[in-house]
Parts: sequence; C-alpha cells; structure tokens
Amino acid sequence: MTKKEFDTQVKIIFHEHEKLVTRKNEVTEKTNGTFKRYKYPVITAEHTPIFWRYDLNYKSNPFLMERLGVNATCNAGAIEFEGKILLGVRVEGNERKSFLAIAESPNGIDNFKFWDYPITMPETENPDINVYDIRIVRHEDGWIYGLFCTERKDSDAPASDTSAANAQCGIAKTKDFVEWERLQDLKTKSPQQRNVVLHPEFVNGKYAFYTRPQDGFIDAGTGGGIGWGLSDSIENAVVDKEIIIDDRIYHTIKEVKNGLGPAPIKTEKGWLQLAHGVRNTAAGLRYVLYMFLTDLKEPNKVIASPGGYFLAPVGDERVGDVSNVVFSNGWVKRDNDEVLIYYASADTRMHVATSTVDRLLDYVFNTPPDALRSAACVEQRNKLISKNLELMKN
Ligand code: M1P
Repeated sequence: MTKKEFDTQVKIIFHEHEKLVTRKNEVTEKTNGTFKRYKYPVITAEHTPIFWRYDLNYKSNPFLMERLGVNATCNAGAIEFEGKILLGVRVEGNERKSFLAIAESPNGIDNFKFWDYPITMPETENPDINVYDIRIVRHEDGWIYGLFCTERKDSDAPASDTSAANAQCGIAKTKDFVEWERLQDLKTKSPQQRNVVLHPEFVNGKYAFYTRPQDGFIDAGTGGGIGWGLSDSIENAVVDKEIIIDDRIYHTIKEVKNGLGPAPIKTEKGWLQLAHGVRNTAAGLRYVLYMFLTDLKEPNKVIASPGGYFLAPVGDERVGDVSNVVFSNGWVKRDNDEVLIYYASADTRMHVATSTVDRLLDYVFNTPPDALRSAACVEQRNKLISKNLELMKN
C-alpha cells in the first residue's frame, strides 16, 4: 500500500465510523405494550474508536491492519450524569480480556461515543485477570460506585484444569468516571460471587448488597438465587449473613440460575428490580430478563413477582458469541419517568428498550405470577380468554 492509498483508506474508515456512531435510531413498530425496542444496537464492537484498534502510522503499519481488535461490546452499567447518558461498557478485546470503558450519548438512544481512553481501573494486591459487568450506582453517601466481577484463575484447581476460575465482586468509587479509587473486594461466606449490586440507599444505617452466591464459576451449585446482605463498611465490605430473597425454581425461566441486573429504581410503590434468569436447553443455556418489585422500606422483601420473562432475545439478538442470551446491568430513570433499559444480546452488542415507571409498575403488579403447572397455567389463560370473549361480544 502506498502512503497515498494508506491516507485514503484511513479517511474511509474514519468516515464509515462516524456514519455508524451518528446513525439515528428508530423505534421498531411492534411493541408488547410494556416496552419499545429499537431498530439498531446502541453500541457494537465497530463503535469503538478507530484509534483504539488500528495503528495509524504508515511506517509501523503499512498495511493498515487492526493491531488490537475488539471482539464485543456488551453488559454495560448505566447512569445519567451531567445531562448525558453514560454507559460503562464491557469491551472485550480479541484476546478475550474485557475492560471497562465509558460511552456517552446526549439522548441515550443513539450517538453513543466512547471517551478517548478506557477506564484505568486500579487493582487490589491480588491482580484481576478479567473485569466485567459493572453496576454503576449513585449512593446516598455521595459517591458513585462501580461494582464489577473480578475473575482470577482458581489457584486450588489441578494444573490440568486451565479454565477453572474464581469470580468475586470488585468495588471502586468515583466522582467523574475518570479517576477511580479501588476498594477491597466484597467478602462473603460464599466461594464465588457474580452479579453483585449495591443498593442505592443505606438500610438500617448499613451498606446493602444484592449478591449471587455460587459454588463454582459457571454452576451455582448449592448456592444461587439472588441474595441480600448488609455491611458496616464499603471500604472493607463484608457480608456475614447472606439470605436468598429470590430463589431459583424448577421449571421456570430461572431454574438453573439468576442474578440481579442493575441497581433498583425507586418508585412510590416499591423498588423496581430487573434480573436475568437462566434455564438449560438442548442448545445450551438460555438467558432472559425478568422483573419483580421489592418493598420500599424493606428492599429485600419481594412484594410483586410477575411470571415468565420480561424480555427475551429476538431475531438478530439471538445470535452471537454466546447465543440465546440477553443480559442487563444498566438502566436509567429520567426525570420524566421514562426508563431506558440497556441490555446486551448474545454477549456481543448493546441495545436499548424504553418504557416508563407507570408501565413497569403496571407490568409487575398485573402480570399473573407463574402458576408453576401446565393445568394451572391453562386455568389462568382461560380466565383471560373468557373475560375477553365476553367483552368482544359487545
Ligand atoms: O454468558 C452469559 C452471561 O454469563 C454470566 O452470567 P451469570 O453470572 O449469571 O452466569 C456472566 O459471565 C455474564 O457476563 C454473561 O453475559
């Protein structure tokens, strides 16, 4: 490639990138009344800056190759900050390591642009091998916290097992998303933790954590369920007593495992909670999103629990690195009560769906609970059918 060809090609890739990140998003026409989906993913690997991937120097990269490719952008935490929507995106390089990076949008629907540098997350004395799935929480103590999974090789595993890993909850705090102070990892009695979320308010004067105790890296084992525990400190967070507030249940969408998504949204009627539920199939694990509501004063008490999934992968969302997966760890309630729900599909790309607090409350209160048996489900459906047929007669 001549220098002239190189320069032309550089212009083309920058132009294509700009077109992609400034593309207007559109609501898809089909809606189920609960939320609206959007036509385009809000962030893909191609949204990451060109200068994160290519060496733009002709001398050191005469073929204009991507030197550090990006494989996926998924599982983003979310927050409204200084009038903008920020996503703390899990960016996965071609080498499989994830890192966290802020992408910002004026409206939360499109035009997401990454800040120039990813987050430089400080480490504890025990270096992380992989960090991912940040939950961003503005806490009433005045700090913004990021709780994320820190994964390290399982040092107790036999040498022949090169994939045994240990997952724990890393904690860091920030005021501006640039400077982060790393705190000690959360300590619990469970061998492993993932999907840990900080409750935004003190409970009985303590920091409150939603946890997901598990025995192994993939298998929940005898653990599992969405747990809850309190800690006196956030700098050295310790949850001594962990109770399960939302269990796994046979033959439901959360039969194999579940985990809380983002920090809950406070409403007049309770805390809106978004979580993922996992079941097994012949094609592998299927991850869907579900919702429930917890009590305003006792956020660990479930007061409404609609049956089934809230959002499941459809169309292109079904396919990617880990197919048949949707995962959410970020949503934003705006001042007008609109809720922007960020979810990743197939561990590959980020999407947005929109709803409102009113709709979500209606959803959690008025969607019938899982009746747990086919016959009981038919009974539930027959009630709906006869009510409607009666109405349709007139
Ligand atoms: O691959 C699907 C998801 O698997 C894990 O979720 P969980 O902790 O519930 O098993 C996580 O690794 C998550 O990042 C991933 O999206």
